[in-house]
Amino acid sequence: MKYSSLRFQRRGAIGVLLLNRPQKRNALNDIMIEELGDCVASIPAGVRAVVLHGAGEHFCAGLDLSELTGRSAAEGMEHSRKWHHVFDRMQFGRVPVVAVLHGAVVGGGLELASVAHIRVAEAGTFYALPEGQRGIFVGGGASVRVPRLIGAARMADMMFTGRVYSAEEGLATGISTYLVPAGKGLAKGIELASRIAGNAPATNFALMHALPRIAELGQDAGLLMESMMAGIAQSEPEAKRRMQDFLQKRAGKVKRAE
Ligand code: 1HE
Repeated sequence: MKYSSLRFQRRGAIGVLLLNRPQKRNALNDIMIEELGDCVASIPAGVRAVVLHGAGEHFCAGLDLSELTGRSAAEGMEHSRKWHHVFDRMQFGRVPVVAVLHGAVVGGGLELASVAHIRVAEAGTFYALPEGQRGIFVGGGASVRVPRLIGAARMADMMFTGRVYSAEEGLATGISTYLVPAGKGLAKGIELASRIAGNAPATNFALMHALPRIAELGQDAGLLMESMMAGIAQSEPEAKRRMQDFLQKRAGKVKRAE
């Protein structure tokens, strides 16, 4: 599919999705949101993980502010719901997404990054929620997803004061779970996506669709849902094969962290 502000390339079982509007710092306008929705809905069948990254000096400058000026309250709400719909499709879609972050990851850019299942940041990445300074509120899911990464207190601080987190702080607080040297993010993202693509489909399904729901439940219902997912996953022939591979010494052991 041809997009005006995205590029999707297939590399075997990995899809590489580029935010491709570098002249506007990959600011998310309506077309781009629509294209993101189309793209996640039409990921080819053989693709088992996607790497999302940004062209130019920054991952994403957030909402395209030039489109905000003329909206009524109702239109603003509708616009926000469109973002929610597309981002939900990505979070609860068919394949896990690894976001590779560099430069500015701000406003709606952080909202988009927080949709991904894994975040890899390059040195020099910075995070902010300038909505507080622009006189608006987040609308692309940040108030739900960002507190789940860093806590509501840190998010409120970012918005009240305009605080900017560095790449190192982003790693320490849990925005990213990897920090790599500048220019090395895409390679790391592809490496991680390849590992994800090699997992049993039932495991990836459980991680994408069951884990985030279980994490929102109380203990009783959460443990029950975990047992149901565990029962389904272990009953798959692929799981039986993988366990036999280990027992027959055909599969690798867990190695110490480097
Ligand atoms: C934009 C946008 C944008 C850049 N909307 N046009 N987001 C923000 O408040 C962040 C605003 N952007 C910035 O702070 C900076 O642009 C960056 C730190 C991201 C990058 O700085 P820099 O020096 O590399 O680029 P620049 O010179 O500021 O911008 C280059 C061009 O991109 C310029 O346009 P030009 O025509 O003058 O070349 C900028 O106007 C344009 N540009 N960012 C529109 N965001 C669902 S609710 C979500 C709510 C939000 O996301 S609010 C936060 C919005």
